[in-house]
Amino acid sequence: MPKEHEGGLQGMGLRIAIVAARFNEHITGRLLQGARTALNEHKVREEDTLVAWVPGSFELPLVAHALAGSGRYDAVVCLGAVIRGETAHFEHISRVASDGIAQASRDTGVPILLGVLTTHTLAQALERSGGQVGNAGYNVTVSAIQMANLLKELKLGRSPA
Ligand code: INI
Repeated sequence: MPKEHEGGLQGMGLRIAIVAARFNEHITGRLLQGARTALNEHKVREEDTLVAWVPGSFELPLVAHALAGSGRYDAVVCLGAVIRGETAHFEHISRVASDGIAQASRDTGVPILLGVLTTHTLAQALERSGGQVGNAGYNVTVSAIQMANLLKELKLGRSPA
């Protein structure tokens, strides 16, 4: 049987940065709360974490790229909320955010997780940020821990700065 790796859930010693968008802060604040819960539950030390705020989801990739490229973090989590009902350029902003985050992750070799809600309505965003459908900020932060550990297990993670 081939050896399988999934990335463990142990957060102690991992350094995780979070970039959060102020736009729709009533939602992104809830996502951040979920992310903090995930970090605490998985024993990521507070001194190994950082939160950076950007104006909107459009700005997430630039700051995520800078943090990931610094070599100081094992993973970066991006949190944002783009709500269709509230913007004519919904498609544009969500595409720039998701393409930019994927590109930044590939460029730096550091996992950068996409925690940007793209919903039709505010109600759907509320459901996904600590409502009936869970909290995407929590889920994506657990995935960040797993991705950071997976690269370490595969011995493909960046060496610390
Ligand atoms: N930013 C978001 O994160 N979500 C949105 O729904 C949104 N809308 O509706 O426009 C939004 N706009 C701001 C954008 O991300 C930039 O901050 C702004 O264009 C300045 O570059």
